[in-house]
Amino acid sequence: MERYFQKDIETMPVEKIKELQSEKLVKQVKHVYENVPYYRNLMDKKGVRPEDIHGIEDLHKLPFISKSDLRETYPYGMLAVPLSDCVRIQSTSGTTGKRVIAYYTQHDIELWEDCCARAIVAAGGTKEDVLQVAYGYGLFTGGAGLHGGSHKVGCLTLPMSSGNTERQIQFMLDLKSTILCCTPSYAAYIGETLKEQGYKPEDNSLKAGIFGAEPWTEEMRRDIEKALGIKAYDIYGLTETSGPGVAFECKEQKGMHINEDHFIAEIIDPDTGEVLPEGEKGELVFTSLDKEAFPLLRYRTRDICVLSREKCSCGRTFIRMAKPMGRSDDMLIIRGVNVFPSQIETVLLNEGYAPNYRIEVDRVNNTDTLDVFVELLPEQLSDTTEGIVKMEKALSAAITTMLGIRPAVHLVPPKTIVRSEGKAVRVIDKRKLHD
Ligand code: DLL
Repeated sequence: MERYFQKDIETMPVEKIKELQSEKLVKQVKHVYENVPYYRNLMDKKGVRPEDIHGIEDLHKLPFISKSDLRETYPYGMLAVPLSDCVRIQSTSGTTGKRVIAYYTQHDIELWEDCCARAIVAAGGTKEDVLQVAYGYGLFTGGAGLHGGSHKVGCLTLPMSSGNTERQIQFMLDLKSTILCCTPSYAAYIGETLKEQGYKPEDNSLKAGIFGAEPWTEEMRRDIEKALGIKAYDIYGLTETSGPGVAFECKEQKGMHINEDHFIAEIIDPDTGEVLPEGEKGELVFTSLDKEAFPLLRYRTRDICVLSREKCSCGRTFIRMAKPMGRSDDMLIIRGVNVFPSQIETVLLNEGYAPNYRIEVDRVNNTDTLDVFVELLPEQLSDTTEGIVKMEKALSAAITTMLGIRPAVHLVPPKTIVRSEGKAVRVIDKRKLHD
């Protein structure tokens, strides 16, 4: 039987969800207008006043917020409550520019942890579980979010943080962890290390994994599931909207349910800002309905995906988002062709390689070049040089079929591509370095 963390909310009829969102939106717009001068100014410039917002049908009238607004208002300019009412900050993992700082009141923390608890229960978690949190702790929201959710569900929580893989594995086996939470690339690495140490998937007690914070393909999901002997669930979120738990997968695994009692999701055309109908691909925009301290309205995530309100057999009525297929700002344009790293990953895994790769883009004599470095599996190593060249050609042809442009493929020895304990860095765009 399907279990829910908050059944009354999670299975609410769609009409009721919309009514609830409308009610909360009216209040939230007023709260932001009155307390955030920067957003008030944006609304004034657009000629919209809080009285013009009667419900979700008026959402499109509001101005967007983007990362550049957050940079401009860094560090306190988006705060909607006195700093003395805040109990926590978290921050983005970004390495360029100013980091985004998110503020939380105690109420904001509670609702964030509820969202994470919903995700854990949807992945089969109960108070009988031992939940190993191998997302980073600290400023990053992954560790804190899943940790809080795990407490709410009543799991025995292992606050491992990321890294120290040997110790990670020792605790996992000794304490019989049943749920693992980390980035998909770290889960793959843990699986690989277990195999190297001579363990089989059935030697661990894991039943599920809750993986997110970076894009991963269905092929990578199958790889991780096989390596660890688990069911792997996706979880989505961003610092700006609290952190993980904005959306999560249920046992159906056909997209992630968005916690619509707390967030309104829209899909827009990233170039024009026009709102697109359900089912069309575009940029995801979130409005947070309940957050007190850092309540962003119409925040542009840059994540490209599709929404679906199709009925889900789990009974949850919340709209679902497909796996984000990349970010509008991470999309590479190579010789005029739009390329998402996830497309390359799909081909690699379909062709029998591990998800250990690096993509390098450069510009030589005014022409874009695409180099894909892929690690060989130990069992592929014994092949002759001609054999390797043949494999490189075959892989290059498969990627060409997917992308429409031909990459230079370089098969490299096992363990020569740096592993990630957090979010993997898979793309190096050298063109940016020359500009
Ligand atoms: O990554 C929050 C998080 C932690 C989500 C743990 C899930 C698990 P940021 O560091 O602010 O927050 O990065 C947010 O990561 O806009 C997406 O581009 C990407 N992202 C997050 N989850 C997924 C996912 C956390 N499941 C940015 N699939 C987002 C694909 C994801 N991309």
